[in-house]
Amino acid sequence: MSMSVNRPFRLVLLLNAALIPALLLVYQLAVRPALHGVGPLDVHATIAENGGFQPGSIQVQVGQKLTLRFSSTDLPHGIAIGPGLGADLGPVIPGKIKEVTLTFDRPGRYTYYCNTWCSPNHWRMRGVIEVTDPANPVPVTETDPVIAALVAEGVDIDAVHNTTAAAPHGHAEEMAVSAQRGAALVNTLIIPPELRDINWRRSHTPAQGVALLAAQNSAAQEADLQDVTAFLWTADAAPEALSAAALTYAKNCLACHGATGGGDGFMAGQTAQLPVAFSDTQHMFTMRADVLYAKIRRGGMGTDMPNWGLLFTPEETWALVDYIWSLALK
Ligand code: HEC
Ligand SMILES: [Cu+2]
Repeated sequence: MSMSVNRPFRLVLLLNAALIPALLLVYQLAVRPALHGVGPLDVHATIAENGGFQPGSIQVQVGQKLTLRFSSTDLPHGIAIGPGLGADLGPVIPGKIKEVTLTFDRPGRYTYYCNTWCSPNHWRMRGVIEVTDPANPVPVTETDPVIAALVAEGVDIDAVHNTTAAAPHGHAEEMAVSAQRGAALVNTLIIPPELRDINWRRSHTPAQGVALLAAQNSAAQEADLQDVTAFLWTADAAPEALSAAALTYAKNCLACHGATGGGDGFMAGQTAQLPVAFSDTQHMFTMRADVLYAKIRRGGMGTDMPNWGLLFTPEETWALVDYIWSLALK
């Protein structure tokens, strides 16, 4: 008899002991942050020499609405936020405000940055949005599998390339390679399966591609082998990704590397080392895509090549690499 009295009582106890704290937790972690967003927060853009963005860092929780109001204290800046948010707000002119509201569904670090060349230190104009998840407070480790594989292989992504050192500009034998011409020739040659494999191509140089192709086509002309290799190196790039990368390049890379990859942008004379000329086919034939990728994401070591890993997604970075190949191999 006492059992039948006890059961509903125990159920109430259980409700109190488990369900209510659980509901409270859900409220605290999910509902409350969503209700109480961060901002609107004023972010003032000033050239890097005078302090860059104020504030320079912002904290927000997963699921929380973040509203930012960008303004400029000096000259026009271009405001974008990445990686992978598709947030390019365009120019912010002094006296005007650009507002954006973001909600993050994953913890991590995001970057707001200027993408208009505004001063010699323009590319240092960056601010950090730190997104945390109170339900999962373990810091996210950002290891890039491509860079980790290069390290494991013992590849030095800062190696100085002998082509540029041995053959200063203008004195090198011009190497005219045409992917377009290669497209017309590709069916006349035996193509080893490696050359059709994107992972092989990304971890080998076009020069290695030519050697492999030569081994199967001993009667072919060297120029034909080079053109077919150039075609195979560039054929897979998706046109939409490539045109998005062209825009990213124009805003972020052109100042140093030049409009057509000549290494002759208007900032080229002011960098610690000369920007690499992607139009130098001879040099690019000795480069691996994964090394280009790693250099873009990590940047140079005191060379003034900025790091872009906090701005672009891995996919956006591969698209930039594809765009660089298109400049090198036409
Ligand atoms: C402030 C000038 C500057 C800007 C802006 C810049 N770079 Fe560079 N970049 C350099 C310099 C200098 C080097 C050569 C030194 C080095 O490799 O660290 C370089 C090297 C590279 C390399 C290595 C190429 C090779 O063959 O070793 C790649 C790839 C590259 N840049 C891509 C980019 C991309 C993509 C962007 C834009 C998202 C960009 N760079 C923006 C200055 C710049
Ligand atoms: Cu700028």
